[in-house]
Amino acid sequence: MAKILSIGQAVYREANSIQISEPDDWGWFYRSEDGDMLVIQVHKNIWGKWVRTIPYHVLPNPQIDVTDLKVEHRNDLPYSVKARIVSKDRNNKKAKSAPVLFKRISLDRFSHLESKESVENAYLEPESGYRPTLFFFMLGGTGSGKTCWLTALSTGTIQDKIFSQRHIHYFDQSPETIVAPDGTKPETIIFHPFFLSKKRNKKDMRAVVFIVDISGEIGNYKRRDPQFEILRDSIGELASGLFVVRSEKWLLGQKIIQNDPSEFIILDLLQRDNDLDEDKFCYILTCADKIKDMLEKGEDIRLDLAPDSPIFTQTDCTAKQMYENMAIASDLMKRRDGTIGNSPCFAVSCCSNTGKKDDKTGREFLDFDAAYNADLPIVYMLQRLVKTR
Ligand SMILES: Nc1nc2c(ncn2[C@@H]2O[C@H](COP(=O)(O)OP(=O)(O)OP(=O)(O)O)[C@@H](O)[C@H]2O)c(=O)[nH]1
Ligand SMILES: [Mg+2]
Repeated sequence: MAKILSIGQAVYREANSIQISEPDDWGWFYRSEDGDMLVIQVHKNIWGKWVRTIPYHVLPNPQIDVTDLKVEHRNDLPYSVKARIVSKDRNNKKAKSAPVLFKRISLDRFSHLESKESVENAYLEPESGYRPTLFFFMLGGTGSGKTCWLTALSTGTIQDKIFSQRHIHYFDQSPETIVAPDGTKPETIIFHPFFLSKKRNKKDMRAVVFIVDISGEIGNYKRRDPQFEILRDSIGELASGLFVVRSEKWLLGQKIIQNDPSEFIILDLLQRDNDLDEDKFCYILTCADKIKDMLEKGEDIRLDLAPDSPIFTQTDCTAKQMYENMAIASDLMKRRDGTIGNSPCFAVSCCSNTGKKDDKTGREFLDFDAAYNADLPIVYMLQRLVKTR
């Protein structure tokens, strides 16, 4: 059984780790344009009416208060909190604002913020805590295509395909052609929320899946570096599964600039008692389009592959096509890295190069609408590890 967080367990980042915040620790934060801050907690009273309290973690601000509280809830937990702010001026005259929206924070994290840190550091991850939640982490060297793969998953074409077959939805839609993403920074952990429903109906949300994008730069950490240990422990505690991402450069044995962090983190995780065994790992080979190009140009890349191999065509995600892709990708990847063992492997194309560059940044525009098979790894892993019906 995959690890799963229950309803009420929201998450937030603290440096390199992921922390859990339970409803008692949820606060609602507001700051006015003048910098007046207010933190409240909301709960239902015995008559079922939502009321606010001032949490003991924070000093009350006698100059401001709230009125006309409006709380939307999910599973009986506050989801959106709005209220009007009542403030007193120097002459004790009261003024009432238009309704404002509060931000959900961890009170514990908030009360420990250092003065130089901003309140954003205490924000709880939107959508977390209201449904059973699963985490998949991504590991792979710098430039292996992790962020691009996630971007591909959020584009229209891939979305429609996953949506029509497996009831996986993405929360936002992103543009089809965008400039190449920045390298992900090692101190950031980025959550990408997907949700699973029973029917093709977004309202019938059953579970939330966070795919967590982790920078390849963590490959530069030393094994005993506390930053590395903290991150590894979060992965060990929370991961339902791991996507290990590698590019065509890795496959062809080309020089890669940085250490691939996946290797030593995987070894470390496998040696620990944390439920992370081979079948929770899924290997993704990105840049299938580039490999195809090389084969078409007749370059000598010694892969024993033809440009019309099924891994270079968009599939409809049927079991047959999925296993075909898996068989070929596994063969390619396992020949290069024997430690992959029995974990599933997929070959995907996240985008294609357009040759056009952004005038300002000099970075290339990538066409994510041309992505193919990017859906296979997520469909396969969710099907295997999560039961939604
Ligand atoms: N043609 C093609 N290019 C790709 C593909 N995947 C990634 N790329 C290229 O590889 C570059 C790096 O990809 P990223 O997704 O930013 O790499 P990353 O793994 O997130 O790297 P870090 O954030 O530094 O860890 C992109 O800017 C693209 O140019 C793919 O499937 N096809
Ligand atoms: Mg990245």
